[in-house]
Amino acid sequence: MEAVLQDLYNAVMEGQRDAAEENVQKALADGVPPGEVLDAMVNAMGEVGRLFEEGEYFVPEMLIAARAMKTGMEILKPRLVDADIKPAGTIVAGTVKGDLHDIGKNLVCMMLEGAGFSVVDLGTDVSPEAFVAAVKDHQPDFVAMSALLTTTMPNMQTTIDALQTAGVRNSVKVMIGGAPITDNYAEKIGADGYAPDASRAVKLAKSLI
Ligand code: B1M
Repeated sequence: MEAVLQDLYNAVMEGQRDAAEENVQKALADGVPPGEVLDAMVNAMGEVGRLFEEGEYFVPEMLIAARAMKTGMEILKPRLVDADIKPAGTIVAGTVKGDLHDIGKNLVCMMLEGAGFSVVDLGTDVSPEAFVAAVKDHQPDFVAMSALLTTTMPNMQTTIDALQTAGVRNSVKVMIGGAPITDNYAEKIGADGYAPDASRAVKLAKSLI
């Protein structure tokens, strides 16, 4: 790997925003293709996910790594568009109606972006109608829902029902997660998959696509 890409990889792994920004700029100025710059950051986030699963990294490390990547992506994105590099897939994400918890959902969105997915983040307290409208507007590959409260979990089912009624259920894979969610619950409400954490949400999205 070119030295500048190795520096970029290290900057993301260590969550150093300024270094990530500088190395993206340097790599592009040196003529490194935008796709290779992206790969360096995606590989770093993959390693961050692995370290998180092994218990060597915790949520704060994952968050600062994702923020460093986000900073780098802001510079890289226009160049990726110019180079016509397509995202790995598009994901409409949100915390379900009645639920204001967004720390976990944001982390999931950042890790998915880190893996090369394009994420349309609808925020919190997202109604079934808003999910349906976003699916119609953005034609995503996935809908990812988060719920942290046992009282709002049923809104995942309501959202899946709304997607069905709107005739768009079969055009997307539905992934769900959040502290009270389980595999059994995902199966019960007809979701396509459940992920217990942000790193495994990336693996799930990759496996479903
Ligand atoms: Co709330 N809260 N809260 N809260 N809160 C919990 C969830 C609770 C367990 C605390 C407790 O009582 N022990 C409890 C729920 C109990 C229950 O339902 N059984 C609770 C309660 C009761 C409430 C209120 C009702 C309190 C009140 O007002 N009486 C209220 C509800 C407000 C509302 O939403 N309408 C409320 C409010 C709040 C704050 C606003 C103060 C704040 C949220 C701030 C914010 O998010 N911006 C808050 C917080 C911070 C928490 C705790 C302490 C931490 C949640 C968190 O951010 N965890 C939480 C207790 C706890 O979980 N220990 C609690 C860190 C985060 C990284 O983890 O969100 O689990 P998590 O996300 C993980 C995975 O779950 C997974 O990946 C993430 C990263 O690895 N994941 C997904 C999440 N979404 C996914 C989607 C996917 C895949 C994976 O899609 C594919």
